[in-house]
Amino acid sequence: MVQDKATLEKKIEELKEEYAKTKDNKKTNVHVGLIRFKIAQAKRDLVVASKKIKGEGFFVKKSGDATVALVGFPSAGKSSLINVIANTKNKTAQYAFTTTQIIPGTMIYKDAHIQVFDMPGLIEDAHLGKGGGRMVISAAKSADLIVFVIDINQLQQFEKLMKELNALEININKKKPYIQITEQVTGGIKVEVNKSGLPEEDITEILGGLGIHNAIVSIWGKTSDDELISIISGRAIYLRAIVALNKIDTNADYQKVANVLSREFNIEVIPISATKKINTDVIRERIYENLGIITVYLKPRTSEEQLKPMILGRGATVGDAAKKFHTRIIDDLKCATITGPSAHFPNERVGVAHNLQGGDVITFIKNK
Ligand SMILES: Nc1nc2c(ncn2[C@@H]2O[C@H](COP(=O)(O)OP(=O)(O)OP(=O)(O)O)[C@@H](O)[C@H]2O)c(=O)[nH]1
Ligand SMILES: [Mg+2]
Repeated sequence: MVQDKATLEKKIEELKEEYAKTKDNKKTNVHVGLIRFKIAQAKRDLVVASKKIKGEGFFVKKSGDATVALVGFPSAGKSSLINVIANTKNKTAQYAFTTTQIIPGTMIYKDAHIQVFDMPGLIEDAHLGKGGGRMVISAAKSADLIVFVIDINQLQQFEKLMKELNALEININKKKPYIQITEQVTGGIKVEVNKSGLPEEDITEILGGLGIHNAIVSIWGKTSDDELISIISGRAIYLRAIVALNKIDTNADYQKVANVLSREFNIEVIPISATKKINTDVIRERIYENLGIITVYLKPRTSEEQLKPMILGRGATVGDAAKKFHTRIIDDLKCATITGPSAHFPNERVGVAHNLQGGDVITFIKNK
């Protein structure tokens, strides 16, 4: 239910008072986490209720084989970068907020059509709707990969970006712990599997705080109490990301800076210069690789036709390729012949379960 502005403001004040009263010691950790979660939730609802945000919706249609979002502070060089790696001619300038809309472009790499979103710059408090931040973030959430564009001379921007995303319960390059909750009518909370690293009583308290009092719970994988609250309340988001450390033409120490950033935040960092076109081919390759896709080619029926490229996920089989080519072909498929990296020799005959590799050329062989 949408609450009005006054109710929400009152609720935030009450929660803040409760927060101030509860000392953040080991014993009250979970309780404090729950209050923090409720404050964050109420603040976001307040932004919506206050109608501070215009054009929050995100209507850029997804297209192509995968989608990449360029995220960074104003003037980091997002538009300069997209203009080099994709087919756009977006405006670039020294002043902030040159880009005010989400502008999609297409980057073609190994025959994959990768949609790239150039976006307005994010600023602090973007998660509360400042500077159109919610629109940018909602587009970023729907992307298969985020490329953080960071000005090498403004490194502190990266930590600020992480804070913004954190406030929105967006986890970067983290594996989501698998959690199963089966609600019951009675019986209290029964923890069946607990690989979380959290004591059982914390799990019970978190569930209770979120209104779940009877359930069988299993948690496979390490997690914190904040993350558990975020997952159970359905707000946690997991995104893959890399960093394009831009403007390296202005900083001789760029390799050292890249290494430090990469180590500190456990993220792949590619030093580039968008305007000087340094490493812009490398960033194209790293985007493709980090999307986890491969390009295979279907052999034409006649020698005059061209090889038909097909984009699949890494680890895909001959069967997956057949299904993507035509859902019904799989019933008639006997085997395939492969020439390329996954074959031991040209035209090797393989079964439906054979794992493909990028660059394979496939001929489907049907049952007569
Ligand atoms: N020296 C140098 N300048 C760069 C590089 N990349 C971008 N710039 C300059 O930085 C300024 C900002 O670049 P934009 O591409 O407009 O930045 P943006 O991130 O799109 O900025 P907003 O749209 O305002 O968010 C421009 O003056 C660019 O010419 C680079 O690699 N080296
Ligand atoms: Mg721009």
